[in-house]
Amino acid sequence: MEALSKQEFARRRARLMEDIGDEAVAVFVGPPPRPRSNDTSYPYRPSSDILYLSGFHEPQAVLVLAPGHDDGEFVLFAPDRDPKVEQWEGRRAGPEGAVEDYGADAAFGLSELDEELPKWLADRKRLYYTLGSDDDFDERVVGWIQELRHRRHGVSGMPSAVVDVRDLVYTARLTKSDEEIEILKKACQISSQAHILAMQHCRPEIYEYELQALLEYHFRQQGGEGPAYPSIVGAGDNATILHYTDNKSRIGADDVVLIDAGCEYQYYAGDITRSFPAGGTFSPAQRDIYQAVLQVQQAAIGDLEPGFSYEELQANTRRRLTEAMVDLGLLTGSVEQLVEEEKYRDYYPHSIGHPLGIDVHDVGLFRTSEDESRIFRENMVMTIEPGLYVPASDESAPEEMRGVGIRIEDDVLITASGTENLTAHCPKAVDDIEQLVGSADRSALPG
Ligand SMILES: [Mn+2]
Repeated sequence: MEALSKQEFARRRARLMEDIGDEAVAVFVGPPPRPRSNDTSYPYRPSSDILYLSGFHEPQAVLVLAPGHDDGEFVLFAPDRDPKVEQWEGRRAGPEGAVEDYGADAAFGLSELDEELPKWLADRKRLYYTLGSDDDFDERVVGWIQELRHRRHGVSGMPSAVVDVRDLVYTARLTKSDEEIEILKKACQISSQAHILAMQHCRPEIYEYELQALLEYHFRQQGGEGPAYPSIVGAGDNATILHYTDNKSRIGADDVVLIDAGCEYQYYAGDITRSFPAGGTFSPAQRDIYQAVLQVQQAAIGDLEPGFSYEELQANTRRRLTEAMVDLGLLTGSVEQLVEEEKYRDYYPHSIGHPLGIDVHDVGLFRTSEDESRIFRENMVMTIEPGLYVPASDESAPEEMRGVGIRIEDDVLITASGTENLTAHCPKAVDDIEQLVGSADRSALPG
């Protein structure tokens, strides 16, 4: 199983420590488990930033980076070891494991936070921390600073500024290392194979959830954590609902099935969408929409290269899709004016794609902290996912196009010279898809 090396995490911490400087300290806190029902919780998803900086994945961990600190510059606060709790909830690394397995210079139990953490805040001028995401922890941070003020008579020796740490971490996370790219490739490979399986096993009259089960079986069977986000399996009109996750309808013979699903592997997300005819052959109208979306998708991938801006990519895609809508008879008028009036939003209400990484909608937003459009650089990974969605209720659309939703999404690495499509194994040409759909032996799966 591929995994990130300890050196990789050390490089990430070293970079952030260089960014914040010797006079600063950075603090990250993991979220508490979320209750699902009565006394059971949702599966725990660790803080992406703590994962990025250490790989440590236990609940409510606190990670501190204090460059050059005498008592250690990388400190982890981990859930305390407790045999009685561990008998119920599972094994914990504890402070010893945090040092031995995660490379912390110093480590403590969470019960020691109030006692120990202020030592790393003392004599630092700036605290890099994200206020406002955990009220309880915000209060504790303020309490520790107050305590230092009392002890130092309010003069010096405690942070006088709190700086949002996200900008620095997000900028770092936006560009992927060689090791990260290998893990992402694996997530994309498992995701591609799962989509192929779903297409092979699709046939009219089965239920959307059967395909969901097949996809998610494959994610787990291949060693992934599971789906990186709720799987979307929408047939017919359900495919026109962007975040449809009910997946409870029966698939009709004339439906186009839209599947947007990706595997999370080593906490990195794959994110693929494919749209295919349930019966194995697109109707002429479905094929026209499909080809239009595919052409726009390929053109958008063609645009990507270092130096190109996210805003240009958005504008190009909107123009191309508006042209397609006019050609298909969904809109009438001048393309320029339709773009100006954002008429494309009726059939294409989302954006061209997003960065991909530890979060499926990865950080490193589309505008920089200086409010400029993000410029693509080598080793960023982007999804490219145009779509056209014609609701069944849209009486202004040609009748044969109603109730058809098509999106095609690949995960694309930006290289020095252009791009590498990490989900290229997953077929998207019309002929390839039509051959694949329904081609599996029915008895190949249990159930
Ligand atoms: Mn996506």
